[in-house]
Amino acid sequence: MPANLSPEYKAAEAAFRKARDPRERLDRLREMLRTIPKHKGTDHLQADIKHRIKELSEELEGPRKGGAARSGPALVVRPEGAAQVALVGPPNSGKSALHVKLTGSHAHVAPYPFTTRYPEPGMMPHADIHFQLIDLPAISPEHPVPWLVGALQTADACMLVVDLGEPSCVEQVQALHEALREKRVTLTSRWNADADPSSIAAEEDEDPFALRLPTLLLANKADEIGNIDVELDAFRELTGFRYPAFCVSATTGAGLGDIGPWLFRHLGIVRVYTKAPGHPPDKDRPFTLRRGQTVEHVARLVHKDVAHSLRYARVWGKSGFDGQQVGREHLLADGDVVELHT
Ligand SMILES: Nc1nc2c(ncn2[C@@H]2O[C@H](COP(=O)(O)OP(=O)(O)OP(=O)(O)O)[C@@H](O)[C@H]2O)c(=O)[nH]1
Ligand SMILES: [Mg+2]
Repeated sequence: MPANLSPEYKAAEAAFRKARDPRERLDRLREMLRTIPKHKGTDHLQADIKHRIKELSEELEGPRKGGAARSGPALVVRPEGAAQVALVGPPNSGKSALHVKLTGSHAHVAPYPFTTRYPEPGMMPHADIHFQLIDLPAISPEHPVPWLVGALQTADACMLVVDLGEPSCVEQVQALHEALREKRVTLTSRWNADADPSSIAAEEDEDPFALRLPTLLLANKADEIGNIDVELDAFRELTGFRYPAFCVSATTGAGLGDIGPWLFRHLGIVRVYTKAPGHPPDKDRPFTLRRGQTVEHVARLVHKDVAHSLRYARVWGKSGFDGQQVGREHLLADGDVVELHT
């Protein structure tokens, strides 16, 4: 990291690392560019920021007027639901087939590589919440997709879909990792449900644009691969990958029921039900937080004015709370009912 970065710039960078919404990320990048001390030592970083701004504004803009316009759907997907999980993998591994099965989308599935051309969002239900799954084009050196890494920036995690029956599977997956590494994206087997992802990034990478995505490996097409557990062990041995893994089949649905509960646990999702004084809680639509988040976070999800004027909350929940009054720093647990008082 270049020396002499001002506190103002560092604050802008910290805000960028936290931002998930693409438009907010763009605003934060502009703030980084505005506040970065302009001298030789920051030339590189300035160029990097400018490049990111250009890329992200183009991705958000959609088709441009006149000239060599890009046309087609948006290339970044605004996060919705409890978490955004990207489906990545080599061509033809069954990413889209899994997307269809898990979200009920109409993603295009075909028996040849490079079928998917654009990001396709879909919602995967789990209990009373949803995870947003993004189907993506294959990551492969034969067919690089320049915007793909941009689309990963909003993801909380990845599911790496492989077909262990494909003879070149190991090479393909190694090439995928190499392509991502060049773009400063690291897939990691560490799912720290209790830590704030932006703070892990800050500790481990000085580079504000380095992205680490917790990854779950899905060994797909279990229906047509004899002894898939043995194949998976061999694959792990050959690659050295330590990703947690499930053997699944998009065709038969085998193994798919395990994914939602696993993501719920390992992303540290906490569901909170709000209620108005004198009324029963709204049990239909929980707000979702991460483990370690507080009453203040729920208030912010309800409305920023509520967060601002919050005086106290009352909490009912498994952790022994039965309507007790708590402050904004109170940690919430899954299933808590919260009444906000402003
Ligand atoms: N037997 C079997 N075939 C599958 C399974 N999942 C996908 N397929 C088949 O594999 C082929 C590729 O599936 P897609 O879902 O299009 O693969 P993809 O990874 O999205 O491919 P690209 O978009 O080209 O990267 C299709 O012929 C699917 O029917 C599965 O679990 N079992
Ligand atoms: Mg596809």
